[in-house]
Amino acid sequence: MKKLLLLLTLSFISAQSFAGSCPDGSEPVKSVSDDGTYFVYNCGGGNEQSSSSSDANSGSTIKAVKYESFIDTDTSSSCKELDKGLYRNSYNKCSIIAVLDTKPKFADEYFKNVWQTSSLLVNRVNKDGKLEIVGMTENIQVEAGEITDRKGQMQLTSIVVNTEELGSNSVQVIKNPIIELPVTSLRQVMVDVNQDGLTELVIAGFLEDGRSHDSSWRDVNYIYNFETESYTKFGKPMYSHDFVAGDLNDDGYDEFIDISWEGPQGDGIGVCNGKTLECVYQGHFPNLSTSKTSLSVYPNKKGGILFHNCGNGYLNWCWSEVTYKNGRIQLKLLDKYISSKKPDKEVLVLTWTNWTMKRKGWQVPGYPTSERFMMLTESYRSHQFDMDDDGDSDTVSVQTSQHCKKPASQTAYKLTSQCKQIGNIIFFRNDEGKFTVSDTHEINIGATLFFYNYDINKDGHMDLYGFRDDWSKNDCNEQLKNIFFGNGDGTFRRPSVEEQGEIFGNYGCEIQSYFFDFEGESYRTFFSHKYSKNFSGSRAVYVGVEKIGTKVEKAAEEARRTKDEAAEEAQSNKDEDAELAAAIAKRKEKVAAAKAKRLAEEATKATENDTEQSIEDELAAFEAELAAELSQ
Ligand SMILES: [Ca+2]
Ligand SMILES: [Ca+2]
Ligand SMILES: [Ca+2]
Ligand SMILES: [Ca+2]
Repeated sequence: MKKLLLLLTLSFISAQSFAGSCPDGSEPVKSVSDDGTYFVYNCGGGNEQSSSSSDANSGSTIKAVKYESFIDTDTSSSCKELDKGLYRNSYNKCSIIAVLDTKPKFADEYFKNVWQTSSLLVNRVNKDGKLEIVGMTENIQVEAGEITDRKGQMQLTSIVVNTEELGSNSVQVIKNPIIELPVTSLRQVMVDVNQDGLTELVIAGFLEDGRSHDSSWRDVNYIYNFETESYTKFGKPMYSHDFVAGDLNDDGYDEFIDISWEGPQGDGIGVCNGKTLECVYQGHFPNLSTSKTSLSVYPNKKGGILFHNCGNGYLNWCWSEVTYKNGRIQLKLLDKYISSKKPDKEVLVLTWTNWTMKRKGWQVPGYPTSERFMMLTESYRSHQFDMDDDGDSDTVSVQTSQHCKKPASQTAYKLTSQCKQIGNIIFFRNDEGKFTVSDTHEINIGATLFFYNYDINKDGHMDLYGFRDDWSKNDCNEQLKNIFFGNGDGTFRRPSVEEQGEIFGNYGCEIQSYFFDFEGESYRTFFSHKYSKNFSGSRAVYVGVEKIGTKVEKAAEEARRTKDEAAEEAQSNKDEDAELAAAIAKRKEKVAAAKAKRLAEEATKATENDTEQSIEDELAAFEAELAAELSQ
């Protein structure tokens, strides 16, 4: 009866209807979800069961299952509602745009909403030129250790943002704008697969979702099209642990390198042509082990640099030049780094899927290995980006080990509760294909899934941040801790939380952040919980977007920087060319200053009627004018 009431309520308050048609023109079939809390719409594709089918390139398009979402009039769109003085010194234009709340198939006291453990947050621009925020999570469908061929269940959200209205009262909060796909995945990339100017989400399917290793962990890859809300498949079923994309033959289309873990679930390396999506499979290379593989492609040139584990046991990291010929990749070693000494001991551990296995490591001095153990582990994260502004890709990676502790009488160390991960983040500068350590910091990697680079503090030097900190947030104290501000020379510093607070800070108890540009301006999107000491209330996840810099501020900064550079340039030229250099520098300054002034004037005009924002913008305009004047 309760269920029925809920259904009735849902159907009454629903403000939007999603009766859209299936790719074949038929109407989707409406049914009730397993737990009875929402409607699902299914096209004919819903019947496809054969998970072992290797005929993935059939080109058939399958409509995704869609939740019935609605405008949530009970939730405020004000970001301030989430905040209880957590590190934030100033407020930006910020809005809550959606609330996500889906009951997990296997819920418990803490895990009440699958979006608590979301694993992707990015942005895209849709066919109308509007900003869209995209998130992803998984609703695990199997019991830990279960032998099954059941499909996974991925949930995707994409929410259109009206950037003009950010921070105003007219922003609508959408409840559960969710699409469901029968997929499990560790790696996804947002690329424009078909080069039509719009990005798609490419999902490397694999089935390591807690099911027994006696089940198959292999799956094909998926391309989700946001505009048609449907997906296609490509590639053969693989245990895709690493998955990188980049245009290796310089034809505009991104190739995909699909690398499975070695062992019974593995099946070598797949290289899929970006234009045809045809994949060629090569056996495992002796010098390419999966985990932490990343790719940077050469600009306007064929090939690129693959960073990867090489040799057995994660002891060595390699950089290889990758070339793409006749559908296959070839690697040429550029450089190598010894990341760990060889382990000399072995113990039993119990994994989160109740799998007892042997793991290698070292004795902790003064303790028998039955009580303490330092276990060799491997982080899955590396990233390539230009950190010293010289135009080539540099590398960052993480080295980790687990410190484990248990009573001697217990047979195996419990990985989930008796081991603590420690690690170092290592930055490597690229000097013409040779890589040298330029900086190292201790890092608590937690559940950081990816590293991203973005000039967060807008000082012209690239910064690095870890995407998400913890799998399941049980307090509000540790957020966004893995942020590194670049000094422009391959070294980095950690900002204090106060310094972060001046730039973006936190709203509520944030799970993850993503920084991006849209129409030349800086934004951050985030997933957050409402602040609460012990989360006794709802574990709903709020999706927020904030503008972290205006054009005026950026232009003022640019004018300031140009002035500094010009002064430096002029000073270093003490010969006869000094006058000419000074004259050129002066002109550059004037152009930058004029631009700053114009933008400042525009901003002042545009916000004359906006009482809430006008003071802030006037200040920014004044700053820009001041910068312009200083540079004359
Ligand atoms: Ca596209
Ligand atoms: Ca290509
Ligand atoms: Ca560089
Ligand atoms: Ca920076």
